[in-house]
Amino acid sequence: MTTRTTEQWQAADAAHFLHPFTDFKALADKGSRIITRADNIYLWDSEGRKVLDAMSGLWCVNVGYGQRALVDAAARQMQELPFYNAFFQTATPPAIELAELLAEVTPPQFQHVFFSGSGSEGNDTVVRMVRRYWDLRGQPQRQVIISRKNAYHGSTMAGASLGGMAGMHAQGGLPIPGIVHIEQPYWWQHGRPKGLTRDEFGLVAAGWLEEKILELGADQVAAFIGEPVQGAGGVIIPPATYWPEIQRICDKYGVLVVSDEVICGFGRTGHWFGCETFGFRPDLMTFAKGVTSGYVPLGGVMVGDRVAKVLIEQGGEFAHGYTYSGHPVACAVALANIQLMQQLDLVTHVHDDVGPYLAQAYATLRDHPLVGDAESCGLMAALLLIKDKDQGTPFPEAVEIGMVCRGHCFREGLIMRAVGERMIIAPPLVITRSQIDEMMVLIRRCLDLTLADAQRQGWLA
Ligand code: PXG
Repeated sequence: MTTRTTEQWQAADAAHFLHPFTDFKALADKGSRIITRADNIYLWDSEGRKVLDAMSGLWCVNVGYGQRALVDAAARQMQELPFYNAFFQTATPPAIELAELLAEVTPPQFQHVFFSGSGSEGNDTVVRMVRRYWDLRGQPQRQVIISRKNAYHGSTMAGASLGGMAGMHAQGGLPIPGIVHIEQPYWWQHGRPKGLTRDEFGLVAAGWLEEKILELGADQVAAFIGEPVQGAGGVIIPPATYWPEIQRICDKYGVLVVSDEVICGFGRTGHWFGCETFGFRPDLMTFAKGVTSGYVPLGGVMVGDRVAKVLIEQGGEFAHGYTYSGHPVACAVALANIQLMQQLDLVTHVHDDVGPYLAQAYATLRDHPLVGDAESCGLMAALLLIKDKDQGTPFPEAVEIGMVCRGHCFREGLIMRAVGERMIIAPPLVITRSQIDEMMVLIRRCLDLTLADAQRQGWLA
């Protein structure tokens, strides 16, 4: 890699690199921020400015940047065997060992894994596998997968279809057939206006699944998929009553439960997997991101015994797979990552120490004039920015209050994301209490700057 000035990087970037989920022209006019290095929970840009990365890269760098064990594992594996496939009755030691370790750290019903290269590919695998399962069970008409609006399950054709992002469906004729959506369990949107408590609302929201199953006919419904906590949708933390009721309904109609753990998996919510935090028992579990802490791409699907038994015993060939299913370098890095998580006891660190500490710190933000709600689950958290907190009046969409706040974060050296009027974070799991204190100072400062803008512009009137 060459050394160039920021302007040179930006010019070459604008000339050749089409970024994901980006208005190409707008970015080319503005210029990208060039991130050049990182350590622990901090990034540095090409201007030498230090940034606290409260988003763990993109919800993935759970063990933080600069972990030697992962780097060494990659280098060793690249020298030994940089690639071999798993298609033609072959396997590599890292893929086998990782499969074994995943069976150990996931809930007991999971003894098998199917590897992919990303979360999106993992969810494509889910669609193929769920339909294959019902076919083998002699119910080929069970095709429909029920998901939720404002869910994010990836950007491939199946991933974007499972997802409930209206803006994505609008481009390219999505969703593909056989995927339907119910409303999300977002209390502020659907529960609070009706005067329901969060717990009452959780049961109502789960009830929408039963209504949809009955409308479609239970014999048509293959599976329900959901993120334990919706991440990209704005860290929508469901009421505690929601997931157990979803499980009860799926059991009642024989519908498979799929937990998309791409963000919630590997310690984010204070247990190894989000389904453990929320008390449900999925048949399939998609993972990616945290499995390697993002150091190299890897994803996959944990396959529960109910499904695995049918695929293995009755299956014949399952005509599905990727060149990089079980990539040895990715698997070696994942092994080192999970072993490091075990050594550092990171899940306990989140559950007993920094998770509760963050929750306490966030609770103190509720007194801020802009903050309508502050909630967290493990190390993912959200602030709802609101115009009038007593009345519950939102800012008009045109104000783009989240983007205003995000702009301040960007300038103040904090990566915090805006999803509409929700400001969200998911810092590396290795974060310490004193680093949380440091992050909170930045968050408060950015909220104050946003408030000053709102006052100056008359948005609060
Ligand atoms: N499922 C979930 C729950 C995700 O969050 C995917 C699947 C797809 O994973 P891949 O590896 O194919 O990207 C994701 C990815 C955001 C953002 O803006 C979130 C994701 C990806 C990009 C942006 O928060 N999550």
